[in-house]
Amino acid sequence: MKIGIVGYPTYGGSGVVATELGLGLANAGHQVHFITYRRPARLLHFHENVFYHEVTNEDYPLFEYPPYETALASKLVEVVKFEKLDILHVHYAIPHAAAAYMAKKILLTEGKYIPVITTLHGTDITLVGNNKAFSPVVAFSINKSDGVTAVSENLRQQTYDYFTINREIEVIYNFIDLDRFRRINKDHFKKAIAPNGERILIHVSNFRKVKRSEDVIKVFKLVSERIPSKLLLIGDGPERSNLEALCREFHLCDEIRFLGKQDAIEEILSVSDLFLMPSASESFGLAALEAMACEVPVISTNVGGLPELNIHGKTGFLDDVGDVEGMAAHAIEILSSDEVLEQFRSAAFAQAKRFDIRVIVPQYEAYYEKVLEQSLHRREEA
Ligand code: GMT
Repeated sequence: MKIGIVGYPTYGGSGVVATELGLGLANAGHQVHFITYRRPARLLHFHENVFYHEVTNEDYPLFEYPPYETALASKLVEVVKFEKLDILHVHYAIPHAAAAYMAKKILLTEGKYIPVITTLHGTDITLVGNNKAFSPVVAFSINKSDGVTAVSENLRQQTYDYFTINREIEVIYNFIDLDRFRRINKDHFKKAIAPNGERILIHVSNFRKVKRSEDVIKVFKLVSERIPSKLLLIGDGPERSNLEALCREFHLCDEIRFLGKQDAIEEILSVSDLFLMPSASESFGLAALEAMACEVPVISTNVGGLPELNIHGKTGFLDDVGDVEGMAAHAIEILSSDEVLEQFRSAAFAQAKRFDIRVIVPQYEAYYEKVLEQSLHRREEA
């Protein structure tokens, strides 16, 4: 099959899923065409089945906001036509689903029907998508897609709750490549970070408000009063300077290290003992799955799709948003004993295996087949 994949090329979860899915499909023998404004962050190596088409936006003094959707739709028309794509799969509804709909309509005038699948990732529905500045277009482009998937049951339900949706949404969970994300021996890292055998807590995010990264530092403060520990903060984003200020206020700068954006995240997860995800909203929590694959238990909130991933009392614990004391108490429960920590580690790893790329990519392939089959009828109607 020849598949066009559209997504954000950044380190964000939807971009990671789009890229890893494309690579998984390429490994399965499909021809994959990434169409976006920059080479995706995780597209690091040459692959014979992978192609990349850059969307270039023209600047003009009149444009205060360069019209990316128009440039993307035009690029989609070109790539679908000349590469003879069978299907377009767009990740994150805004603005990709609307641009794909526009491209589909243009191609129809030339007699080509291109089925479009939209994958909903989270904030495209929950925080941004349901804002009235975007919602009519989001609802319309979901209803007009040939197939729609959501990354958790909760996100699927929220989509029905927020919008008037007249179609089926399939749940296909986020996934993980267990060949890459696994616990590897990095004892020299561990010694450098925690020279006296301290426990290592970790948080990975884009430090946006929705991640409530300040709760990570508050939880860490309570934990470190009881258990000698270190905290690693991976990623970057708008809240970073507030977080640095909080570290100084708590006199914890020697215990907390900001490592910025990292590519080999599995190496850092491999030396960690506990992952913290205190988000206010999280449709799935891919970063937590990456931790679990590296045998790191998770303390998370109980929002969104997190209860579908993190099992309370087994792979970690789930607490209410903002319940810093509860999260700290649960963290201490896991970290106080090597034996308990080991139990949580192995349960986290067992749960991660349910989301193995080898399990999930075939679900996407089957869904593509189903949508292609159904679109044969739509083609006739169109
Ligand atoms: O908000 C983010 O962390 C980035 C965002 C994205 O779309 O890039 O992540 C969302 O999609 C991920 C992949 O499907 C999910 O694992 C994250 O839970 C989701 N984030 C939120 O819902 C806040």
